[in-house]
Amino acid sequence: MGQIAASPEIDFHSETYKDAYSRINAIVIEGEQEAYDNYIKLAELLPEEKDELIRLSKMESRHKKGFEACGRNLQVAPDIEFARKFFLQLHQNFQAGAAQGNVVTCLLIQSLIIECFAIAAYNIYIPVADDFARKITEGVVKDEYTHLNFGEVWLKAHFEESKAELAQANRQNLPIVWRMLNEVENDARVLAMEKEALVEDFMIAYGEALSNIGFTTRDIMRMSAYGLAAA
Ligand code: PL3
Ligand code: FE2
Ligand code: FE2
Repeated sequence: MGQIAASPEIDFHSETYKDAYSRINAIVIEGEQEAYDNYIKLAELLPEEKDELIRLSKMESRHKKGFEACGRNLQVAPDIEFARKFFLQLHQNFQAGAAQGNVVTCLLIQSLIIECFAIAAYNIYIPVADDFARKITEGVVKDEYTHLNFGEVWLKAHFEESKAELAQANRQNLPIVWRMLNEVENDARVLAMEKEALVEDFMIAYGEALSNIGFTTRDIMRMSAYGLAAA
């Protein structure tokens, strides 16, 4: 939103672009890998949803392969070590939730927060991507809506008993998203992606998800305010 539709002035082969891409591409590759791992773990935690969750995990490993190809296409080596650190806090919170059987926390982190982050980022990236990456990303973002929908449907069906844990997990994890957005801001700008647009699209997707699950506008306002001071 608010972005120019085509940016012919972007030089995808400049050193500046490739340097920023080495981190952004790694973040996306690592994000897809973690999403794969998380859906496998969720399949263990929710045996009645096992087949569907395994299906989602397979989509994530396809996404990872697609973004690896995007890096190769630009002759960029992804900085995976950087990306692991980028995801570490969310990763640890997901692991801790899983170890305690807190499936609601795990769903909030993966299917709401991470998927909304991916949906915002990919939609903002598509108009400014190189032709190869644009086609890949267009295919990927369609799948991410399916993943978000899985979380929405499950949490809506278990809303009353999940509400308190969702509020607590939101409070713990939303500030981490703002930290991540701040960390990626400069590299994203080199790719012609503005932080304000990322924040706006993330909040729209996340707020809509909370509304679909059953939260009131008042709840959503309160929940969205966490960590906003850091943005
Ligand atoms: C879920 O299926 C995948 C999770 C990936 C998370 C992506 C976060 C991306 C933030 C970085 C913004 C730049 C995106 C550029 C797209 C190539
Ligand atoms: Fe994905
Ligand atoms: Fe996903």
